[in-house]
Amino acid sequence: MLDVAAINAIADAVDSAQSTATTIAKFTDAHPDMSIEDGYAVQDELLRRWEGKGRQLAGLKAGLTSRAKMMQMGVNVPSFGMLMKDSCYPEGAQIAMEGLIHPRIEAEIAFVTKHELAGQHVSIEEIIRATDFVQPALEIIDSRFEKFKFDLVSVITDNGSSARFVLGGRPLRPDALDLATIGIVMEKNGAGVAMTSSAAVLGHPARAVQMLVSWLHGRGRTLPGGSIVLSGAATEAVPVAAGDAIIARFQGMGSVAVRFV
Ligand code: OOG
Ligand code: MG
Repeated sequence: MLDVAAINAIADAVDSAQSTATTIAKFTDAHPDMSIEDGYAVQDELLRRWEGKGRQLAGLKAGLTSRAKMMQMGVNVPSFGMLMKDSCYPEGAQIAMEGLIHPRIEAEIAFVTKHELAGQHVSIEEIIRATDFVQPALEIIDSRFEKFKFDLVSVITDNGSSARFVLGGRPLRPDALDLATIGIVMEKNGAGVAMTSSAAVLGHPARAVQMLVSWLHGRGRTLPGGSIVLSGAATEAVPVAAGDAIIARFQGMGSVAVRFV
């Protein structure tokens, strides 16, 4: 376990790389025995600082929950990260490339909870009952590491590459559709760039919420009602640049679009 001074120094580096949109070297280069827990300790320190500046937590993200993402990034364990309220953009928003390094975009199913979820083994049924609605989402990720290359520990310290997110489409009750078989198509400038089924996320995207709740439980925490949870991309993330228009269509759930400027 790294000491408090090292955790603080890494939190400084992440915070400044994120706020100035500049790349940094992977932390595991300087700290080869840094652990996953150290990575999450950095996230805790970042949250403490951000909340101190008045930023608010909107929810949590699960990442690397599909085979496509694991293969793309060369990591085979899911990661969790924080979603801050000020990184939530409205549907149809123009997202400025300024403030981003080498962003990529992902189509995901978002869960918005109405009741607390807690415990090592919550069932899919409990998650469905505690969910107020599900909604199509786009996540814009932006690794602060050079060339978007990292390992699990480093990506955790960088808050799971979180940058921006957008909820759209129709908010639907989670039992109004079969969440395991939602067809998802993402288009960039009118051309299809990703096509998949929600099943690509752990067989059922609620399993990402299940993993998140049991991970929280292991850290003495719960998922509060009113949380937004991104369940992770079902396809590879797609690079975006100024001028790109993105739309993701979710079968039976509507669509969500953004434009990069
Ligand atoms: C890590 C974040 C992955 C997802 O949905 O799988 C993620 C990364 O690939 O940079 O958000
Ligand atoms: Mg994601």
